[in-house]
This record gives sequence, structure tokens and C-alpha cells, in this order.
Amino acid sequence: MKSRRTLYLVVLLLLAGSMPGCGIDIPQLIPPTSTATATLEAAVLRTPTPEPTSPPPETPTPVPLPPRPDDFEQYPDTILRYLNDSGGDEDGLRDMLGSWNALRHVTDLLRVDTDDDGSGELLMVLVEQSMDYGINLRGDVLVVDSDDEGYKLAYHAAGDTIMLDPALIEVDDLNRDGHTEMAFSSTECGAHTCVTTVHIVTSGTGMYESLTGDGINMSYVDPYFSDWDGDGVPELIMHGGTIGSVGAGPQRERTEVYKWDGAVYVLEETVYDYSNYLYFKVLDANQALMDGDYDMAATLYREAVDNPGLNVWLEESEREEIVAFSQYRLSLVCLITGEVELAEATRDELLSAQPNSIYAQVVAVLWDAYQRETNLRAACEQVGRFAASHPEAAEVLADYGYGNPTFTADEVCPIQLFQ
Ligand SMILES: [Ca+2]
Ligand SMILES: [Ca+2]
Ligand SMILES: [Ca+2]
Repeated sequence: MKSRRTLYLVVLLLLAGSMPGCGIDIPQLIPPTSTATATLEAAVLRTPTPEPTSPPPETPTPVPLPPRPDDFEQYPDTILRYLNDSGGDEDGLRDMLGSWNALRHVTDLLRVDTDDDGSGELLMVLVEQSMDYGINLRGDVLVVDSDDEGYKLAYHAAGDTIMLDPALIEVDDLNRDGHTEMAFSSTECGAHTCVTTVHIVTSGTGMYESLTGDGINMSYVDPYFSDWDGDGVPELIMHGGTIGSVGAGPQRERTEVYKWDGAVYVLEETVYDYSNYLYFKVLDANQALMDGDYDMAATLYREAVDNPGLNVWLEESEREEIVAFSQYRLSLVCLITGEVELAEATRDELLSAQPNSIYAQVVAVLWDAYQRETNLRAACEQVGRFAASHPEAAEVLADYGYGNPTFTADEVCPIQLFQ
């Protein structure tokens, strides 16, 4: 068992090497050693039937290995022809794909039962030529099945599209419904950013079917499965999400948790990594306010005001703007929670610290209307009208790059808070 566990670790490392990394990936070409491979496969795949199952229907007969087709679209047909001609010579197949440089990892060719019929299929994660290291390698994920008539293509991930930089994540009954899933990814890099799209495919209904629609994507992510909520069923965990461009604005990574809902994988939770940017402190405060978590909102606005150690993005003037906005919001939150004295103190703090700030005007409008009507909703509407005619109010949070949310006049005082 010990050596088996060691092999499992080795395979995990190999799989880690296959995670998309936008050009920094160093694919590890492993020389084919079929005996060791079979053991590795059995170790990595925690499928209901992990052992290589029924042998190919015929005794392999040596046939010449076909040369690499010039056209990547010809790979599947060439593979099928070779398997049928050779009577399913898997060692020969590995040699052939190796000679094409179509396999980047030992686990990119597996025999595993992907359709739960009790016998193993050939699962292949192919790239056009792995010697062309770099980004945007054209690739595909294939499942080749066999019956009395020979070998045939059972699943073809790329279909009529182009699939770039494929990588296998896991083959297992991931959603614990009794059927095996294949999880794999494709990574495409643009000028600034690499985006990885994860697909989870099951054959539980008798045909290969996606449980992730067009895929679940995020930039700069290493996707994996883990039981996030402890219910015994793994979730898909996506951690990453930054954009490699200054124009995108300040960045922070996040974790998105995708949970099986009985039909598809859906976004269950988003958790942002800690960031020392003042801007994100206020975004989190805004979110807490919208969620009705007034204590949290007040705490975060207060920290934005009081903590000079929080970073600005481009220039120090951001701090004055965001602090003034936060003081206005803190005054608003205190009015909502009925802490009128605290609300008033925060208003006065803003009026004396930054009397010329646009948010000094905003807080004055809020308080004038509130004192006139003692109706927060009406006061909030008044603030909305002021913000609509003074675009500089919304601009305070609107210009933090294309990777960050917009901010509009309607959000200066969100009327939804009073519905
Ligand atoms: Ca099968
Ligand atoms: Ca399943
Ligand atoms: Ca779970």
C-alpha cells in the first residue's frame, strides 16, 4: 500500500503539472512505460471500477505506426484506424501519440470506465504538438470505446470548435450520483490574461452530457474538487480571477464554489481573498450594506476612514474621495439603524474634514431631507436626484478599471434599502 500511496502522490504531482498556467506551464513528457502506467492509472482514478478492465477484443497485431497527420482534425480518425488495424494495441497507441508529441503527461492516455458499463474506455487528452511549448496549444479530449464492430469515438470534447490547452482534472463519481464524471479544462490566453474553462461531463443518462453548460470559467485559476461544505459531495473550487492588465484596475483573487444541485453545477458562494486596497474595503462595506449586514458595513466603512495603512490604487487623492464617501455611508448606516447621534457625529466629521468634498454636499442633502421629512426613503430619493445631476459623486467609485464593478448615481443612496 505504501508504494501505491507514493505513486498516487506522484500522479497528483504530475496532474498539478498539467494545471493551466498561461505559458509558464512546463509540460512533463514522461517516456511511456506501460507497466508502471497501468499502476499509476489505477492509483489516480478513484472510479467505481478503477482497475483496467476487459482487454481489447482482439490480440494486438503489430502494424506500422501512422505518422502524425498534418491536420489536427484528422487525429481522431487516425487513432481509430490504428486501433482497429492493430486489434487495440494500447502500447502501440501510446508510442504513436508519443511520436506525434500529442501527450504531455503520462495520465493523458488512460484506460478507465467513463460510462459505467464495467469495461474501460480509452481516455485521451491530446494536444496538436507538445513540443511547441507555449500558450494556446490546440487540443482535444477524446473517449474511444469498443464493441463487436471495433473501436469508435464515444466522446469528442472539441466537437466542431477549437479546444485550447486541455488538461484533465479528475475522473470520478464527482457528484456522488453513482455515475462517473470526467472533469477537464481548456485554457485560452489573450494579450493580458489566460482564462480557463472547466467542463464536467457525465454519461449517467446513457450519453455523454455536460453538467456545466458551456463551461465554468475564470482567469488564472487552478481548478480542483474539494468538499467545501462538508456534506460528503465534492464541490468544484475555482480560486483566481485576476486580470493581467493595469487598465483592469486593482485586483484581488477570489474563490468561487460550484455545487452540484441535482441537475447542473451552480455557483454557490464567492469568497474574496484579503486585500489591503482601500477600494476593496469599501466594496465589501457596500456589499454588506446591500446584504443588510449593517454592523459589518459600519465596521468596514469605519476602517476605510480610520486606517491610513490601506493602499490606494494610483494616487493619494483616492483616499480623500473614498474616506469622504465612507463617512457619508457611515452616517447613512447609522440613520438606518437608528443611531442618530452617531450618524450626526459622522456627518460633522465629514463636514469639518472635507467641507469641499462632493460627499460633504451629499451628506448635507441627506440630512436636510431627513430632518425635513424624517423619512429615510424620501431623503434617499433626494440624494439620488442630487447624484443624478452631479456625476462627480458616482465617479468616486466608478473609475477603478474595467475589471471592477461600475458605480452609478443610483448607487450613491441605494433606494432598494428602503423597500
Ligand atoms: Ca465503459
Ligand atoms: Ca456522478
Ligand atoms: Ca460538499
